[in-house]
Amino acid sequence: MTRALLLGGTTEASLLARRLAEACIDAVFSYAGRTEAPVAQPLPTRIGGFGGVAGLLDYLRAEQISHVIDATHPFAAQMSRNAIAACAEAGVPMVAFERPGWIAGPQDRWTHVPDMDAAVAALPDTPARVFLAIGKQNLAGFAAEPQHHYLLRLVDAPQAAPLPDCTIILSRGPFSVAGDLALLTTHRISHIVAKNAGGSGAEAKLVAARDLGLPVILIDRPALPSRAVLSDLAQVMAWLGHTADLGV
Ligand code: 3Y8
Ligand code: NAP
Repeated sequence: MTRALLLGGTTEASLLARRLAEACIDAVFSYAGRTEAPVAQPLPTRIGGFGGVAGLLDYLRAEQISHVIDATHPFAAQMSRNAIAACAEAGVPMVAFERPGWIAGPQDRWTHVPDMDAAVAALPDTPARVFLAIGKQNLAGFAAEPQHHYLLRLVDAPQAAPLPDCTIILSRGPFSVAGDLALLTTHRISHIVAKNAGGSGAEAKLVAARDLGLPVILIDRPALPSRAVLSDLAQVMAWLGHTADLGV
């Protein structure tokens, strides 16, 4: 019998959750509990960490999970590593449902950097107006460059201003090109820092930057151990249906 664990937190995960619910496939949706009020899902939902690999392994066994779909964000590397390890040990089939990274077009002014520290280093020395579209977990490093004005887009209000000279926008996304064009123009943004998240939910700012001719510092995805990756909803449903047919 199929009983799937869907590790969520992205637009793709929400689309897959809807498809699983429509197909009446027994599945549980899992959030980390990073935000105060995550979007409701049409599946039974659990919120919070599992407690590392061991905790996830216990969960897989206790809940008799037959399939795991890792539809977390490409930058949610720890969760993905834990899922690979726990599923291997439990002998539970796992597939990543992941959108491909963005690829620059001829008009794009992108600088690719390997990580957050390199993104900080890639900013100019002279004061700039920087849109940090990277959430709130990775802001500390930018305090090393206090000469810039930072525009921060966060899901929930932070306890204190994370950077000396910053403006905070609270917004959950998915975002629109018109909305991001207005944001970049209103705040006179000169540089954008973003993760190479891929997908449609975060792409608007890159399209807006292209239209405005703004430079983008794009952070590469963290490396992950090898795993089966699907980027198409139908493929995931087939993967579930196929192995489910085999009674795996
Ligand atoms: C808690 C669930 C859906 C999913 C929506 C996608 C789209 C909007 C783009 C910008 C970039 C950023 C951030 C972002 C995007 C979608 C998707 C995506 C980027 C929610 C969500 C959770 C989170 C966690 C949150 C992180 C933060 C990252 C904001 C819900 C809304 C910047 C990633 O305050 C915090 O601690 C926020 C933490 C991880 C990155 C960071 O390091 O701060 N996402 N985002 C999930 C959980 O608890 O398991 O609250 O409803 C989901 C979405 N975020 O169903 O429509 O799929 O990419 N999320 C990045 O890409 O750089 C915003 O502003 O342009
Ligand atoms: P992370 O650094 O890879 O994970 C840190 C710990 O958070 C994990 O070890 C796990 O705790 C817990 N966790 C993460 N995702 C979980 C999930 N879906 N269900 C249950 N526990 C989870 O993760 P992150 O980058 O903080 O991302 C957290 C969530 O936000 C994920 O759902 C991700 O899809 C979503 N998100 C992240 C980004 C981003 O930029 N990172 C962007 C959009 C959405 P235990 O070890 O205790 O199990």
